[in-house]
Amino acid sequence: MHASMGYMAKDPSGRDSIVKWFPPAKSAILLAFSYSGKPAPVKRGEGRIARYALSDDYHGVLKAKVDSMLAWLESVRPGTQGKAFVDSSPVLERLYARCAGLGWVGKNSMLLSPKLGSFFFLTGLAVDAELEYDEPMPEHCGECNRCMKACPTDAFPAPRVLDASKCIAYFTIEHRGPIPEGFRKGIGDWVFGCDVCQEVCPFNRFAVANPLFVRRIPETLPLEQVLAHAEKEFKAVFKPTPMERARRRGLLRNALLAMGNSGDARHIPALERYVTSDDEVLSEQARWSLERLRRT
Ligand code: B12
Ligand code: SF4
Ligand code: SF4
Repeated sequence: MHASMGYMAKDPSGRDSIVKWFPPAKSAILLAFSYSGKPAPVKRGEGRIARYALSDDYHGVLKAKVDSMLAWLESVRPGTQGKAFVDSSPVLERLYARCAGLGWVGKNSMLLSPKLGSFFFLTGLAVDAELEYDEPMPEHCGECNRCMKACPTDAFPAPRVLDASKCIAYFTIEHRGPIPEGFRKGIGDWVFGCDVCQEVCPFNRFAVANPLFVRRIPETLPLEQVLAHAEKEFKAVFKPTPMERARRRGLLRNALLAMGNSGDARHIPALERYVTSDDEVLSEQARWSLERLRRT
């Protein structure tokens, strides 16, 4: 269920035990940072980008915040030992955030807060001090299952269980080869990540933007422009943002795929250019998209 993200299978006991990762840990302080308000409507011929990826890469922004918190703790409790985690450590952040009472795990497997919805990042600090522990929050999904029904690639085999090998976020961000044919139509106009199972969630009516994250990219981009940016100025446009993770080739592949799903014949010349590409992943994707466009 973790697709090709091999690090997820490595040493599972370490992944849910913060003590194994940071032996002096006695407490973990969990923080949630909202990143998004209302999305812009998508027009025909545009590609969609997950909201978390539109601003400066959050890893550096959040690490600075948590480090300043550790510095403060050290000043009031000299000798405090602590270690920050921001996404890429082996700590299961949703599990710890749930235990810390920040929210509950929704049926879409996101950590969900009654006040913030789920469009927030998680980060935290493990410390060697015994703090006052919070209680987990009761869950509030009730009978709702909108997120599970709305997932375009049917990635939830059960409530709170995500099959990453079917998730659009996995395909468009992490997966390196050709996207398996059975998932291509479901990916629709997503060129990086996916927000469908969050957009339909009633708790996200209250989602709020956060000026901490400086916007770099508009919420939707004409697909021709995504292709042109990825071709000519990938580093300058995408390197400051999380979109760099897909790499130039991944973004080109995703834009070609979204063109095939667009129903917009204006993309035919761009696709024709890629049919003869030396890169087999891109040329095959362009052929598939051309065929689909010519049939619609
Ligand atoms: C690998 C990864 C992915 C993989 C998914 C792997 C997977 N199966 O979860 C992919 C690339 C697909 C992915 C997608 C996304 N991700 Co991601 N991802 C991660 C990462 C790095 C590790 C997650 C992991 O290990 N998952 C494995 C499973 C087993 O763990 P888990 O999902 O955390 O589940 C725990 C809880 O859900 C709980 N739990 C599960 N079931 C139940 C049931 C009950 C009853 C209870 C009480 C608890 C419970 O226990 C589980 C662990 O023991 C984390 C950062 C981190 N270090 O934690 C970010 C993280 C989870 N991702 C995040 C985000 C924002 C996303 C996307 C929204 C990005 C996007 N827009 O495209 C999507 C959302 C997809 C979705 N619906 O979950 C945020 C989530 C914030 C939040 N509010 O929840 C995180 C925390 C990053 C961060 N630092 O902010 N992601
Ligand atoms: S992020 Fe998209 S593809 Fe992944 S589980 Fe949610 S709706 Fe499905
Ligand atoms: S859409 Fe409904 S079931 Fe899914 S997380 Fe939101 S409240 Fe829970």
